[in-house]
Amino acid sequence: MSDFEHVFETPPPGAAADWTIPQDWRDYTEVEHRTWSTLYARQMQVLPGRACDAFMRGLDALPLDGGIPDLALLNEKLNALTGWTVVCVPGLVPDEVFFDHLAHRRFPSGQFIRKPDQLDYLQEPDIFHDVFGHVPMLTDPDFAAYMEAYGKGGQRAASLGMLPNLARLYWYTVEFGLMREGEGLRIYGAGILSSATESVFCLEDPSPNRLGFDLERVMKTLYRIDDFQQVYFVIDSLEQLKRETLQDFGPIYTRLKGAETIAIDAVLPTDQVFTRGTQAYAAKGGRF
Ligand code: HBI
Ligand code: FE
Repeated sequence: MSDFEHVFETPPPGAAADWTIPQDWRDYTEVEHRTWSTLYARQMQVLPGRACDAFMRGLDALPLDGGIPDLALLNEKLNALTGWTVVCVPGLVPDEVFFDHLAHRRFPSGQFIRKPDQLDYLQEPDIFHDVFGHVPMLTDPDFAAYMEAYGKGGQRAASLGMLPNLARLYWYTVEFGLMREGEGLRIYGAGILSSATESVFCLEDPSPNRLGFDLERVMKTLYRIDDFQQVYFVIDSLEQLKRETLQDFGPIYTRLKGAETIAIDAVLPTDQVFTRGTQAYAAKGGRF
């Protein structure tokens, strides 16, 4: 059910049965390390004051500054903090493989890095998105527990035919989530944290709706994978995210079976509205 095009059915040559491949850190070129450093520097221009505290603390705790990280060294630090490790995969892996890794506190990361002419946008997750965007959040104990629960829930959702619903939860939290923190809103979603332009857009542009997180509502909300989001959902804390996800989704799935989906730009009477967006960006046709 993946949204992406290039998903293989079986592990490609050179990959293990669980789809992992060696990082071969020594084989990255100077140009590839420079791509990482350029992206890292750009994010450091925009993230302080926009990324949530847990992400900034994770960045400090991990060796991510200085070219593409050697995952063996990164994993020593990460594993000591929350028991998570990062493993390399060739690209997108089948849902059940992805969930099995998460359920065992292994985060699958693309091994490759984007080309210098793709700094702003690429559809498949590369090591910059996966490691810079996702891994700092895995140093937070509540978020670490949420991701493991998501992996276990994915296996169950798949067997119940509820994967589209669970994938929406992932999208609007792990990838594009905002959080209330201090005076304002902060970013914790990796799809935003690895994008200089969306990091500003998601908080400051008048176009998108910013709505309070509601688990069932989110599971019904459509999303777009190829442009800035038209709606962001705001959690109160990472602890809330963990708590809501550790509950039994069985009764929720029963209610969701056959329920209508919710349009991407809808604002419902029951929504907690932080910002009612103009939707001007999408109306103009989007794509930056
Ligand atoms: N594979 N490598 C990789 N990374 C992902 O984020 C990913 C995946 N396979 C499936 C998948 N995500 C999603 O479709 C699930 O969250 C539903
Ligand atoms: Fe991602």
